[in-house]
Amino acid sequence: MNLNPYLSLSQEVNEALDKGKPVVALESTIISHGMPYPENIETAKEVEQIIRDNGAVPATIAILDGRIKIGLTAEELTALASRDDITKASRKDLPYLLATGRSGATTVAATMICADLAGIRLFVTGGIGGVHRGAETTMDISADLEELARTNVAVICAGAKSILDLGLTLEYLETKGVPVMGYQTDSLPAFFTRTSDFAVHFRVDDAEEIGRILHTKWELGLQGGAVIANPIPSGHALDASYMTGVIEAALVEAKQQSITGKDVTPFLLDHVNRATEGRSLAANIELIKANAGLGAAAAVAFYEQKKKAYQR
Ligand code: PSU
Ligand code: MN
Repeated sequence: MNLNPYLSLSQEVNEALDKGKPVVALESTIISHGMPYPENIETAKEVEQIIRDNGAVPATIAILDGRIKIGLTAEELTALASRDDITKASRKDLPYLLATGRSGATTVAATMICADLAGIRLFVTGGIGGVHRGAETTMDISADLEELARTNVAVICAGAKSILDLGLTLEYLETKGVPVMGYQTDSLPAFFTRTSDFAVHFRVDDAEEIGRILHTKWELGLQGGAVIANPIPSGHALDASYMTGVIEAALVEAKQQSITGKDVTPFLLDHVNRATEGRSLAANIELIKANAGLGAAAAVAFYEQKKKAYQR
């Protein structure tokens, strides 16, 4: 049982955590701000099912009426997916939303915080935030990176979109001691494409290895998370030079409209979605489904390691 007064766990998640079963966290910004309706709700439900089919319990996380909800009902998912008054909630937003009884869709950073409060160690999403291009003057660096440095939750994703500066993002994670692992790849996946010009810190080839590495990291007392980057399934990857053009146009538009702060990422995501007329959406759906399968398998492997250590 979790006694944190701000947390409200679904019965399914609560029971799974009590019994030491594998649980996988899911974020809600991707539902509210990352995909259009109704694809967002359809995908959210499919992803939960994939996690169940692979032996783990899904826990979608959001802030609803001043409470941290871990594990959402169908009605709550639909509200997140269809209402347009759900703000994007990152670390800095949590105290305000909770203290004033408001609602918000959690980013990677906020989802990690909430997962950690509940004792959930693995988290599946599409892409993480990072160091933005031009950050040397704008100082736009996602709070996701700082969270990965301090909070013990591993994120399974398809790398990061090249709306970001992928090289600087990797440097930042290296400085903060966050391992970036490529699943069956040596190259950092760039969300829509399977590879980028950058190498991951380590290659891992199966879920069991991921479980062992995570268990070792936290048994050593090394604070912080890890990134497991799973390349988009080959048949669904988009053409790299086409995406470079789309992303560059989005960046120019954001600059012209003087978009700043928390609006930058949703603006760029929306611009890319519209410019590719659904092609990026289709890719996005496929990659998150693949991440759900891998995340569940990694969670099963991680809990296996925990059990073994406990028996020693
Ligand atoms: N990148 C994506 N899709 C997303 C996001 C990022 O490809 O949906 C969302 C995630 O919730 C991530 C957040 O945590 O954007 C990062 O926002 P910011 O750059 O403002 O920190
Ligand atoms: Mn930012």
